[in-house]
Amino acid sequence: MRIDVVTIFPGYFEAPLATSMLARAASKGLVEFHVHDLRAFAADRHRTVDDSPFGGGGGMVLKPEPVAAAWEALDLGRGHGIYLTADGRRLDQQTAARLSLQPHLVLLCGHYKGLDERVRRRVADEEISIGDYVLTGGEPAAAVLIDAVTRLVPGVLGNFSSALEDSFHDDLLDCPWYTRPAEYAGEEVPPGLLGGDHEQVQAWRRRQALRRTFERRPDLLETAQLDESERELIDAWSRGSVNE
Ligand code: J9Q
Repeated sequence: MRIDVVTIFPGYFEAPLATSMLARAASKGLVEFHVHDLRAFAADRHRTVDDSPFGGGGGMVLKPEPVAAAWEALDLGRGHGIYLTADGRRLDQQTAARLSLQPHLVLLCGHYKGLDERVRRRVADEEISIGDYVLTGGEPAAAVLIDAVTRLVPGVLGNFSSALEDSFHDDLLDCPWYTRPAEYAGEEVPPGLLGGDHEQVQAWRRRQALRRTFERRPDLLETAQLDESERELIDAWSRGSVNE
């Protein structure tokens, strides 16, 4: 997979792309990252990329020509164009999985009030937000998207099973995890995890995942694949007739 990023802050991506799994994926040749400075495609000597909005009001709008010039000069129209913006569709695991099948992604980081609507429609095949909060720009959103997508590219994850076992793979939150020592700060590891009975461990983890999802993200239980006894357990929790 190839990922191009067009941004007014190319330096923002240095550490994330040079660190950990993403750097290993790139050095193995599984992904290629190319970060481009939008200002390099400005037409004037001040390298202007923004201007005030027609109709007035505060803030600035990214001009269409530098974006169009970048797309033309770098031949980015052949890739799958994604504009990172607060008014895009929310990124979720299903979207990350779908994007991981693309051979070429082109990420454009939004800024200021946004991007001139005419060029936005021409370069963006889709518009994505990472959540309902205000960022200073699209760069952190692009870094999140790159991380979520790249780890799903075949060969990137050390052990592929971890992609299957991920929290969200089955629409439930993860169970709690413990490692040595068996007693820490006066607290023992739950007995369900000790004794080496794998069936018992699996049952304990599943119940904990259900409990945690019930407490923190009940919305996920609407679509989760649960069997009848699990539904009954959750109903019992809702009635308050069982504690854990
Ligand atoms: C560009 N807030 O926010 C959430 N996902 C993306 C964004 C965003 C923002 C401002 C500019 C993207």
